[in-house]
Amino acid sequence: MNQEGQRQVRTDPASLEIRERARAQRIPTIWDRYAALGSQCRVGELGICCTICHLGPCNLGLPGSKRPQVGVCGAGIDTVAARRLARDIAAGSAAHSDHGRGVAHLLLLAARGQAPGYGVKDEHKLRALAAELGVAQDGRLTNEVAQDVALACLAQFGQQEGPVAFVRRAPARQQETWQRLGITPRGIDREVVEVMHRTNMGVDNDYRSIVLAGMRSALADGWGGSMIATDLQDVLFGTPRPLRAQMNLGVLRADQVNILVHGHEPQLAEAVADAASDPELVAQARALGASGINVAGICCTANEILMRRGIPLAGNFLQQELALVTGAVEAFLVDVQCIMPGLVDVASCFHTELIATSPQAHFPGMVYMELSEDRAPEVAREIVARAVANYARRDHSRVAIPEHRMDVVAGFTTESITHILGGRYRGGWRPLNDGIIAGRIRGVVGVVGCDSPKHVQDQGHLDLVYELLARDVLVVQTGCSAIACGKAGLLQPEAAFRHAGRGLQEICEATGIPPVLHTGSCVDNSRILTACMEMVKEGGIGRSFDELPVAAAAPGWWSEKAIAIGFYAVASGIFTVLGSPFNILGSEALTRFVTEELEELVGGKFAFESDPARAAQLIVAHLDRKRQALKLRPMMYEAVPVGA
Ligand code: MSK
Repeated sequence: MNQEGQRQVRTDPASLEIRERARAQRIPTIWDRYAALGSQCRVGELGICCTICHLGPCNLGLPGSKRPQVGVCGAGIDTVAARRLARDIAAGSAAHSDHGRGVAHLLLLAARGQAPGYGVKDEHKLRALAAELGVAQDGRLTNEVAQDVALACLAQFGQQEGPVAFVRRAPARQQETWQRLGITPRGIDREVVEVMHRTNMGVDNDYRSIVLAGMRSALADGWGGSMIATDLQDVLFGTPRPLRAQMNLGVLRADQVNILVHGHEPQLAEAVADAASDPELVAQARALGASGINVAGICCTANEILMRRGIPLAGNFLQQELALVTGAVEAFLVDVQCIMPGLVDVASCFHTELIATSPQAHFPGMVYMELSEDRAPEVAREIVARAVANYARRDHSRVAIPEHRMDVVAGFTTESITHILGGRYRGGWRPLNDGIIAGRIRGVVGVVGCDSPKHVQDQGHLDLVYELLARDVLVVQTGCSAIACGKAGLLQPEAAFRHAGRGLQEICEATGIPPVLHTGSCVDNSRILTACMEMVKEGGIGRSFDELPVAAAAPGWWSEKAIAIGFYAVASGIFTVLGSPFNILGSEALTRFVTEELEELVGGKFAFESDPARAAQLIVAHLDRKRQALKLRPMMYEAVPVGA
């Protein structure tokens, strides 16, 4: 198939097949619920309804309308919209950061011998973190060091003064900017709490300072909570190295007990993956007629175990219900975040048992089996045994697994890219920076985030990435966006020859990397920050993030976490294009502030653009401006115009 032919297959065929099946069986899914709601709340979309206090809700009118433009307390549209936005940022930061806290706590328990089944898997990374955090190492056992590293990370949450430790990883110029603006994050919890306080009725009423406080909370996430999650997950479960695996619903097995793990935290999935290889449980599965036990993942939990173990990935956010409609899932386990309550209704049409495992996430209609750290292997074994027993209840006549599955290479990290680019013993980023300087690579763009029923499934991600690759832009990805591209075959080295411009092809050929690099889950966007840091350190393409020819995009975002990610990217100096706007368009001043004026303050800003070709145009123009400012050579090969 030629390139144009491939581009036409934009939405995922496996999902289309199962959506059709759900329709035929009258099983409603996210698309049906979205359609049933009809037009969504315009007032909410514009950000002009204030629910902060119970003087309201105050549903304001736009300038020129007959409705008042101030609430009962006198707060105007700019304040109302900014408070909502800042609370969204704080909520997203809280979600990632609480995840990070959970991982730090697990490391502490593991180091103290109180979390059987868990332990330090990457001692090298542990020791590097210990050195960075000032933890004494001489003559100390691994677990003694691990305990102090965990405590040092946990201390970042309640810290009251001084910058969060990993802020020191950022380029000096970024740190100076944050210092000057007073947005250097102090304790992680402190920044989230402060946003909640400032946005109370009658506290901060200046939309600019409200947004800046939100940005400080986002920075506490990106350079704090998320970074802690990523680094300590590497310590506990191993730092990923690129590996081959498979993605899409076709990874489910008709002849095996299928267990799906969904959410964000790897500790459940890791324990279940271990339990699923228990010979006794495998024998039980065989006794029931299955040929084995197949563990696969959904969303970011899936990204975590994909990149560390090569465990197949069944789908991204929009596919969670579809996986159940295959009729082949014995147990569907969830931890936290991005888990649709609608799963319960879909599962009720099949034999699938839904099992909630986190004390933070209860779902009426799901079985609850808490994966407490002190007995994780035991609980995981009970869960797998339950799934195996449930195989006996499967109605094989209702099983329909699409054949579609795609080979991927996943699991790129800052460390592994260093080795790949520079060689194992002399790691470095020189080939990438040289490729950018020479005009083979235009720049690097992080395309990340969710997928929404408001758009054609996966299409926004794919169309944007195709446009960027053709213009010699190296793409790095996380989350559901990475899965969208993986399913379409873009996470393979060969994809460079099908989709990349000639310059990017040459780099991919020389290094063996795919043109789209899978770097993990949502919290792993912190890896993109550290990768940018390596590019700055290597030299020649900018002294700070806002000078680098880099950008970010989230074509299908919907989560508060994506808002936090967007704001820490922008606050770190990175131009970020979103496929849909924040719910702030009712405030012209606030919209102008985040899409124009922020650049002057922090070096980064947002653009809202739903059309992938126009989004690519904005990004390419931005990269070219940065290249010109750095006086880099013109691009080596002429690219086709964007959108052609
Ligand atoms: S899972 S936050 S839908 S990327 Fe991380 Fe996907 Fe967005 Fe959830």
